[in-house]
Amino acid sequence: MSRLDAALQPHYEIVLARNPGEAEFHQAVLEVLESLGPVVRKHPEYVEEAVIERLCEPERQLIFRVPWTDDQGRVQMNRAFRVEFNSALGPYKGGLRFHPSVYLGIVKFLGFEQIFKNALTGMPIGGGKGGSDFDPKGRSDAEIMRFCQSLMTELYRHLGEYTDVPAGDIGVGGREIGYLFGQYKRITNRYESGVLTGKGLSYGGSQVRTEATGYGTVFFTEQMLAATGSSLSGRRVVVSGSGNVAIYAAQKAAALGAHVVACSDSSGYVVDEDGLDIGLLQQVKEVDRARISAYAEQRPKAEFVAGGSVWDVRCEVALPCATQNELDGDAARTLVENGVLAVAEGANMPCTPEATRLFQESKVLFAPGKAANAGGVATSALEMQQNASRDSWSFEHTEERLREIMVGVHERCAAAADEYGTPGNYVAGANISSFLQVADAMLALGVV
Ligand code: NDP
Ligand code: 2IT
Repeated sequence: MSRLDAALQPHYEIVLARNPGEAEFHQAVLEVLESLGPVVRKHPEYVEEAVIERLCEPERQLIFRVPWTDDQGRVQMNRAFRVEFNSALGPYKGGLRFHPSVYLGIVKFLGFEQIFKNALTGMPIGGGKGGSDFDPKGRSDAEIMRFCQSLMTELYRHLGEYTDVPAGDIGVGGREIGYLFGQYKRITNRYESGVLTGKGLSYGGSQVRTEATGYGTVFFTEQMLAATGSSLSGRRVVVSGSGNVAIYAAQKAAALGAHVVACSDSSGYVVDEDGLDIGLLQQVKEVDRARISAYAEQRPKAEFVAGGSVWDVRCEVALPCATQNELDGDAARTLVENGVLAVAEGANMPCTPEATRLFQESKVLFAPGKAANAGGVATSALEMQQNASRDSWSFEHTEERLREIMVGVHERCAAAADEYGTPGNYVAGANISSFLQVADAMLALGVV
């Protein structure tokens, strides 16, 4: 059953009609619009001046062919996207995803979320997202490099530190950003550090960017628990995924005294009742680029469960850090029955609408991705700041900036939820607070 205000229903129907077959994009739009009823009742100008309609239509959508040659000399071809969604607050900013499931609907959902997430950080960045249906699994370094170079040979003309600034996402980490930056630099003959973030520390990257999304998710969780007089200390935590976000969420949760017992990948999950060995996880995933089953093989007491759901593992704090719609109604029911207290989305839209509703009805603290995982892009904005001033900050200073930003994100969400009559509802708070900021900027900039 939809909670959509009657004034917003026609706008949602326009989105459905204009973007057929893009289920993830529809889902992301509906989630935001469902929060905006009280806002448009108070401020009808947002409907009258077509702010909602304009927000749901990307400023620009790029789709292009990426030909490349594999190690056997065969020509391969993929499709790539960049959706430049909204630049009211700053240059388009958002990651690139390499995964075989990528199509326009996924890039648009991610780009749409990014507009609001970026606004919540309080930094001057607009929203965009890109990616390709390229599958990096099993590809050699040389193949990854050729693919990245070919993708950038088209994408470079659309980028710039004042225009559009990509970073990583699923399947795109430091290695890929290095190859992309190298090709951009070669084609443009410019050392334009601020055109990409997530760079290596040897060539203009920022301390803490690698850790930022996972750390930020845990900082947000800490704030949410503190608001109810609780903390992470001694809590049993489960993360899903075992990539960039999952590893550093697990690391920070453990550092704050939590007991992190499980993580996953698309083939199954690992339970380690001794607490995950983060160093070993980093070795397996970041150095060996292996599967988590290899982690279990090296920890005698850890168990690998092939094909199972990590949400069957009992926990008090759940951090979904893998991918969209990975935690459904059944998983949410299991978590609630097992006594979960807090759920924070490290990934983008990992909980289905049914799961989110169940958590809210069960009074589980629930942090939506656009708030909980905003630390990654916020630290990207700190990287841009350092690049613009040709400076580089210490790990400690940068982590403290990240922590302050996440405290600010939490405050903005909580204040908007209070003001619009839904105290404790971080979904409504995140959507309303960020919408107001973007919508006011759009009104101020005129009909553009
Ligand atoms: P990685 O590529 O580093 O890791 C992704 C992890 O999720 C892997 O363990 C992967 O398993 C798992 N996964 C991906 N797709 C699926 C799928 N279809 N089914 C099951 N498991 C899957 O990506 P990140 O850690 O960077 O990203 C994780 C999530 O966090 C994404 O939703 C991303 O959009 C979001 N995010 C990332 C930010 C960043 O800074 N990197 C910032 C904010 C949000 P397998 O290896 O088996 O595919
Ligand atoms: O979803 C996200 O916020 C990211 N993948 C990070 C984007 C960025 O520009 O750092």
